[in-house]
Amino acid sequence: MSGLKAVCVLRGSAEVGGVVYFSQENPDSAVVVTGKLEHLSPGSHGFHVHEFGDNTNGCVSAGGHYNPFGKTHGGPDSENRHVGDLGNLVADESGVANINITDKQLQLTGPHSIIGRTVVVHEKIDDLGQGGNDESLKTGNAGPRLACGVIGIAK
Ligand SMILES: [Cu+2]
Ligand SMILES: [Zn+2]
Repeated sequence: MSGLKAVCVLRGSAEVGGVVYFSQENPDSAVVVTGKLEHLSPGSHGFHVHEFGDNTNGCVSAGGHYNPFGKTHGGPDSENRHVGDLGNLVADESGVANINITDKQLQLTGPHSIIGRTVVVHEKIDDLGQGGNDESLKTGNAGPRLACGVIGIAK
């Protein structure tokens, strides 16, 4: 196998958007996530893979965080986390967030592949499950969904 690649174009109701790329050498290796989102407000924004590749009613139709193992919400380095929990993107003063994440739970192949699911960027910071309330353990209190897109197979 020469490696697996996927791509996601994010769009929202405002100008927020960009492209995210995923690559994985083989099913046992980490997934590398790269790309760039623009027109964000400066600061941290929750960034996740959500369960469904359904955007019929906008980003809301994507459902909750992708969670095939029935865990609670956490950060990317948490023992207990949703597979889709990728933490926060940080946008600079010009609203640009450059993405460079290496993640050991995402998969681009097999029964828990994220291909066909949705990437979402949120308005607020993800508290990584440390917020001390019920919502923190579900969504990280990241707030409304600014932009999203379905992950597809890349060439
Ligand atoms: Cu999310
Ligand atoms: Zn989560």
